[in-house]
Amino acid sequence: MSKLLVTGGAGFIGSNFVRHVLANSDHAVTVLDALTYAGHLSSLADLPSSRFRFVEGSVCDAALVDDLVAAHDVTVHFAAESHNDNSLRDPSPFIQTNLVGTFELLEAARRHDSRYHHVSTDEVYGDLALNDPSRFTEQTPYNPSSPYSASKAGSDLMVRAWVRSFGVRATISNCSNNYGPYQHVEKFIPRQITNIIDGVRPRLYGAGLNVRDWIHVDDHNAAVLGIIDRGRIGETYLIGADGEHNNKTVIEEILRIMGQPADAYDHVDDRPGHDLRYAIDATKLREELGWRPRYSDFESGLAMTINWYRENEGWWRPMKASTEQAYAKMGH
Ligand code: NAD
Ligand code: TDX
Repeated sequence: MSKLLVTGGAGFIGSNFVRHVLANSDHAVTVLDALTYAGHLSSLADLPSSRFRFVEGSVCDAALVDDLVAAHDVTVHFAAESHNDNSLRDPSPFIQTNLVGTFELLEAARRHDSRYHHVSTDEVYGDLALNDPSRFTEQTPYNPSSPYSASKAGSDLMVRAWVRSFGVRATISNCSNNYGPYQHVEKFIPRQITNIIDGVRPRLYGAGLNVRDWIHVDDHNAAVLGIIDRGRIGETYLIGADGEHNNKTVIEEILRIMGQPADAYDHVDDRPGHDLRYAIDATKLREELGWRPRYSDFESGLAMTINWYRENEGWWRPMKASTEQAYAKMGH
């Protein structure tokens, strides 16, 4: 049994991770989360107080981070500003949380010789051409496109430097696009599902031919737990479930499952600098740690996710109107 400090545990992937850890291991969990617009205590409702504790605060608060890292065996760092469109409007919080916050955690891990796992994204590699047969591997050079992905790339590179220069016992994972319950309605899949529930036509950026490599959040989190328990120190592991689909196909599939005509959506202005395609080769994770995705059928994973949003309107309704107002200002 280890004591895990989970930063960003009130967000989408972090809250699912906490549930996954409590259900599949005997580790105890403390969440550190600043409860920004993206963090919700309602995502952590009904967890057993014997193994779970919540601390409200920022990963940029050096003194708080130092105390918490010292009191735990492993830090799992999910906290981030995570949305590309927001980073195009105002990059400043991305620099603070994603770079300065990671710096504070690494310094605390160094001082206390504490195990650290860094959760990152495949977007650090930039994008692939639509007709390129290759996929990202652990050797792909970094080439980020947006302020969000640049801040994540910078944080990954700090982790590598702290491993090499100071011997920090760290691992990194870079995962593809997640979907599942508790995802903020600003993100593509929940935005479209909740628009359809509200009788609003889904919005497709540009022609919609951009490809994302979708993975269910539980498969991502099972891989992260495997890396924490059995990963090699200093290593990077790519996480992906062979789930490439273009955005147009995903919107049409959501419309079909929700009983709407497949063409009942609108094209809107494209995202500036919009990455064309992400694709992950997860051979290292599969061969070294024996990880396999459980949600290998995207359509049924999508149908389960649609049901979750239908049944949990009380969770997402409070954030829907303000999210759509922000999109309206961006012309999306
Ligand atoms: P999210 O936006 O849903 O959640 C982020 C959480 O971090 C929120 O609870 C927020 O309150 C918290 N937070 C923000 N700033 C903070 C600060 N300064 N101090 C403490 N807490 C703070 O994000 P997500 O989609 O769950 O992503 C989690 C992590 O996974 C991020 O590091 C992201 O880069 C990475 N990732 C996400 C995806 C994806 O598809 N969503 C894919 C790969 C990697
Ligand atoms: O309304 C929309 N219409 C649309 O066509 C929205 C919100 C998005 N899109 C497109 C843009 C992308 O090609 O859908 C795709 C997915 O968009 P997002 O959900 O914003 O995700 P993306 O930009 O791909 O980044 C996500 O995956 C990698 C997460 O937000 C990141 O945190 C993660 O690192």
